[in-house]
Amino acid sequence: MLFSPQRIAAACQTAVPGLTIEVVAETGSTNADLLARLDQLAAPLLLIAEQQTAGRGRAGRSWQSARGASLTFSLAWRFRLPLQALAGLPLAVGVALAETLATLQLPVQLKWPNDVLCNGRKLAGVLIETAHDRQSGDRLWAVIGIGINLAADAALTARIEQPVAALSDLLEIDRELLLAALLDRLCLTLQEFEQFGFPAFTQRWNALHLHRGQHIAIVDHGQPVLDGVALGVDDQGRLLVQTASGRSAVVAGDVSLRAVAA
Ligand code: BT5
Repeated sequence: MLFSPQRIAAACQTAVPGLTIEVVAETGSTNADLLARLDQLAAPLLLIAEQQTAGRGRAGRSWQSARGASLTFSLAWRFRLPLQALAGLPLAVGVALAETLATLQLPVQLKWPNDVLCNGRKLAGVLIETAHDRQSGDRLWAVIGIGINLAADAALTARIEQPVAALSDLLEIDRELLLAALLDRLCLTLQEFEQFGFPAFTQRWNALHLHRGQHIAIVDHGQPVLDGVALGVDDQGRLLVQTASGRSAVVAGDVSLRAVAA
């Protein structure tokens, strides 16, 4: 059965003027769909797909999902901020996901920049894509795409080259109430981010940091960039790494744990 936008809206407590919720049975990517519709939007829109067939990850990677086993949705949100002010937004969204799950008694951790992991396994991912409104040219939209594994579908996990976690193994969930709770926290987070920027989230992100104090390597588009000890993020959302030659602030790339020599 399809998600009910009415039931999700009824369970939401955050007031967001004009927010609309739409559900589709199947689409390629909810991010791609919203990006294509930004010119027609006047208010935030949440698009939920029961099934996504061409889910996107960061840096050209893909997000795998299976019908009934995944939550895949995107929220289009208009910011009154310049593009460069959104640098820490993906991390703030990771905090929003972790804080929502914490209210459901599920502790998770964040891998820089914004993967949500439970017991070292990836539970959720975030992809934010931005665009200026083509009509006015000055309105900046962010499409915030979130994928969360609901169930550990064997065929699904076989397609993913890293350990995967699923919510149904960890807690009892009503997927519509979960979506409402996520939407509530997400809207509050975006309002807070708009007002205070990433500094409002720095400490909260650092308290959830999976790799704090661990020896990591940073790889960007397949190229090793640096390695050292992960310290945490700064007020711009950059990952601070203590390397042999001093402290570096990383703006892009992926983190992997460095094997410690025996
Ligand atoms: C992400 O990228 O984690 C962002 C995922 C965003 C997905 C949402 S779903 C709704 C919206 N519409 C879209 O088209 N996308 C967004 P990244 O950090 O690049 O991680 C991608 C990597 O995660 C892949 O290369 C796999 O290793 C792994 N992966 C793919 N599917 C997964 C899954 N279902 N569970 C855990 N890991 C997965």
